[in-house]
Amino acid sequence: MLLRIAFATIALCVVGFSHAASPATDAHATAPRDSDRHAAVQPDNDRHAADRVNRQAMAAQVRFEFRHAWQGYRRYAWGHDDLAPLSRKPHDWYAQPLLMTPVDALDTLLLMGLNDEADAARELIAAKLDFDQDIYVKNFEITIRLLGGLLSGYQLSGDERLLHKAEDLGTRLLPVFDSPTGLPYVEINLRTGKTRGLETNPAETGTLLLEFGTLAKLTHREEFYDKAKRALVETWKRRSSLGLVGSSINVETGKWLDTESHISGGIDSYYEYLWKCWRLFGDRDCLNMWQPSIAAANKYLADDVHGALWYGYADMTSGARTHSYYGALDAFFPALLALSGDVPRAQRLQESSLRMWRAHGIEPEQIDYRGGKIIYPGYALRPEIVESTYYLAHFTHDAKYLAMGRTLFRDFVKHCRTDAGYAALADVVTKKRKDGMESFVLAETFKYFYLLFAPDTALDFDAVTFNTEAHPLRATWRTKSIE
Ligand code: DMJ
Repeated sequence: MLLRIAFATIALCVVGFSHAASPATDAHATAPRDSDRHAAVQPDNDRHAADRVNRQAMAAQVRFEFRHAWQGYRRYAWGHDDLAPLSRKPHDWYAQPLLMTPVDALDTLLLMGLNDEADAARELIAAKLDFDQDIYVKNFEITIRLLGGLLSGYQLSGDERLLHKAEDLGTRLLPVFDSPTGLPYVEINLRTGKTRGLETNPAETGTLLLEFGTLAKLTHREEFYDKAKRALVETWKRRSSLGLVGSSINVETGKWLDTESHISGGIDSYYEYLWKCWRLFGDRDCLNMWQPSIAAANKYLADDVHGALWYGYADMTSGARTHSYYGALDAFFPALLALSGDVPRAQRLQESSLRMWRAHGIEPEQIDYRGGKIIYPGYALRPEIVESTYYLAHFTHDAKYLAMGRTLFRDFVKHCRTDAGYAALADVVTKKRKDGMESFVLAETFKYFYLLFAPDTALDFDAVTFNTEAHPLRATWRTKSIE
C-alpha cells in the first residue's frame, strides 16, 4: 500500500490542519447556535435520504453537540478531570486533578475552530497542569490521553508550553521502563518515580511508542523512542508459535499469566501500534512485527458465522476458540484493517459492528455473537465504531458510511444527551443512564463524528497518524515519502 506521507521539515506543524467551520463567524460565540443544531435534525422523509447525507449540516450538528458537552464540563467541572453529567459534579481520577478533559479535548476544539474555547483550555493547562504530584498514575492512560493530547495540541497550536509539559511528563514516566524485561510497570508516582503493578497486558505495554516516539523526535531525546520501542518488541517477542499474544503478562518475569488471545480491551491497541509505528516513523521493525501478527489474528481470531465476519477469543498456544465475544472496543478493528490495506475485510467486520449496534439502538460493551446474548450491557460513549466509520468513508468514498455515521450520531444524541453534557448508559436495553462522561468522549467520539462529516480539508488524513486516543500526530521530522 502506498502511504502518501511526504513531510517537509517546517518549523511549526499547523500546515495541513485546518477546520471546516469559519473561525471568523464562530470564535466569539458563547453558546451553541440553534441554527447549527436544527440544520441536521430534520427527519429522513424518503427512502433515498440515506444517499443524500448533508455533510455540512451534520458537521454543524456534531460541533453544536460537542460544544454542549464542553460547556457542561466548563460550567460544572472546570479545572478537574471530567464531568459527572447527571449529578453535575466534577470527578477526579486521583488526589490531584490532571486536567484529563481539557488536555484530551484540546485538539478537537482546535480542529472544530472553537478558538476561544481552545485558548481558554490552553491557558488553564499552562497555568494549572502540574505533574510534580505525589500520586501513582496509570502509565498507559496518562500516556495515551495526556502525553498524546499535549503533543497533538502543540502540533496544532504551536504553543511551546504544551511541548514543555509533554517533555516534563515523559521524563517523569520514563522509570516505568526500568524493569528486568523492559516491559513497563503499570503505575508510577509522578514525583518520586517509584513504580508498582506487575500484572499488565499487551495494550499497556505496546501502546506507548507513538507518543514517546513523537516526543523523542520533537525533543531530540532518543531514549523516549528506544524505551517505548523495546517495550513493544519485548511484548511481540513473547508471542506464541502461532503468532498470538495473551491477555495478561508479568512485567518482571515476562511470563504469560493468561493465555487467552483476542483483539478486545487489554490487547486491542497493541495491534494498532504495530502498524501505526511503521506508518508514523517508517520503522521497518514495526512492519516486520505487524505482518505475522495480523496474519495470526486473521487465522485464529477471525470467525465466520453464517457469512458474517467477527473476531472472537482463542488460546494463544493452541489456537482453540475460547469465547465468541465481540464488543464496543473491538469495533476499532475495521479502522485498522482499512488503514493497513485490507478494506474488504474491514467492510465485512463493520457490518457486524453495525448489527451489534442496531440490535438495541446503541451498542453494548460486549456480546456473544453466536446467539447475540449481551455479556456486558453498558455503553461508555465509546468511539471505536465511529472511528471505523470515518476510516471506511475515507478509504471507500461510499456514501453509505456517511448514512451509517448519521444513524450512529442520532442514536448517540437520543440516548445519551443530558442537560449538562452526555452520559454513559448503564444498560443499553433499558437505556438507564450512568453518571460518567469520560474524557475520550471529547477526544475521540465527537472528533471522529466531526471528521466523518467535515470537508476533507478539515484534516489531511494522509499527513497524520491518530494515536489510540484520536490525537493526530504529524511526522514533521520526516522528509521523505515511504511506501
Ligand atoms: C480510549 O481511551 C482509547 O481508545 C483506548 O485505546 C481504548 N479505550 C478508550 C475508548 O473506548
